[in-house]
Amino acid sequence: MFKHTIVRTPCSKVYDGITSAPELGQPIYELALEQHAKYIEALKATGVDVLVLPPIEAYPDSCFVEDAAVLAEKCAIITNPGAGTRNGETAYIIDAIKQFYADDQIGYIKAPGTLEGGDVMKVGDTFYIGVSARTNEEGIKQFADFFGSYGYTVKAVILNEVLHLKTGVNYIENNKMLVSGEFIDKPEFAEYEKIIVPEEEAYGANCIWMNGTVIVPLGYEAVKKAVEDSGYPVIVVDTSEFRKIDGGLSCLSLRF
Ligand code: CIR
Repeated sequence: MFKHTIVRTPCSKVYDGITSAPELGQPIYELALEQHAKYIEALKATGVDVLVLPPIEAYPDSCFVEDAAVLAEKCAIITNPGAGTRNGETAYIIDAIKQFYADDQIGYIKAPGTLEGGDVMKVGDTFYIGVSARTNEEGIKQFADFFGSYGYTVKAVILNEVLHLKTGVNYIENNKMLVSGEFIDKPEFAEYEKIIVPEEEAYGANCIWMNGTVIVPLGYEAVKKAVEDSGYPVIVVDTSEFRKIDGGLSCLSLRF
């Protein structure tokens, strides 16, 4: 069960976030703020507290706090984002993490290692980590050394198509995961019960399990129905403005 979450308010430059889908247009700042406020309400409805960090104008993508740190029961790590325009975001997350973890429980990914939290998927005491354009083998090695010393296991997964691991696969507890595209047949996930997300709803694979409830993005009806049919209550949140810059539900929070 999660007790805490951390989010960061979008900054006014959110329209400048990195995108692979310019055809969707730029995020509208005011709408992004509204959607972010509703996201916070949805998190709170699942019984967690929400620490809201202030916007950072210098970093258009900084509302995607998930990428700057990885948090678990016994330890935490500050990442080293592979995206140049995002790399400095980590300096702004450290004080927040120190509110919850002692100094010796906090590790740091260092160059030449890179790692972004969007590539890290926790399943119990195992972390699956995507080798991506943002996360390299050295970053994963450093993560495995630090988390391994706390008894966690790390398994690397090579990505070919998507930005981050959790762009296409998300664990929703009870041995179940939402999978799309290249993750439908990955041998690494053979042991799990899969909810297969149709290609036209691929963005909807990025749902988050929150204490028994699954938060699903607005507009992905097949995903919503499949999650409900699997027995989960669902909360729907509109993420249209974040989608325009490749962001989804998981990217917007740290959950621990
Ligand atoms: C980026 O390209 O870094 C942002 N525009 C989107 C980050 C999404 N974060 C995530 O999947 N954890």
